[in-house]
Amino acid sequence: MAIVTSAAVSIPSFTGLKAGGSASKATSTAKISTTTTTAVPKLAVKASLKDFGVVVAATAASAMLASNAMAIEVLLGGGGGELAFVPGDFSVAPGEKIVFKNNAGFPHNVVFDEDEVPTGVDVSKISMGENDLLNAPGETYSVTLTEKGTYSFYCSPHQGAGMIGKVTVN
Ligand SMILES: [Cu+2]
Repeated sequence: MAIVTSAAVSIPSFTGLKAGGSASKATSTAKISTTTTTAVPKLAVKASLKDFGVVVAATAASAMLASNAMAIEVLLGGGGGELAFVPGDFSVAPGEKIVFKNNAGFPHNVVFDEDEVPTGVDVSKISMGENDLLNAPGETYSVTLTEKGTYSFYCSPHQGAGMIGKVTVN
């Protein structure tokens, strides 16, 4: 569903580009376009739509993981009440938003392990405090990681119960 939506949204923007292009019949290009106006723009649009189709196919898998706005949602607590991050091991693109959302068994939090992040990453800038907790249903904590590599994180109240996770930025 998300794919169809984003395609439906994006295609008009290509049409928009085309319209913008032919609208740029400003003043200087006006002479040239008189002869080839009809043929050339159509070809250009055809080509860009075709390229666009390839891009959609290539990114379909990640688009399914990411929600509409290039973000991934990770549930805090499983549907059966498990003390876990769901998914517990996933990948994101650099700069993709990760939204941790309280689901069950809260309070939870998200703390990155300073020994298991890429070199140079300051965990204090991406973690919640050890004592900061998400208490309410649906409450979220969002973080964006830009440095490529593997990061481990845990929920401090439930680390001992195995509530740990891993994200790979690639
Ligand atoms: Cu927890």
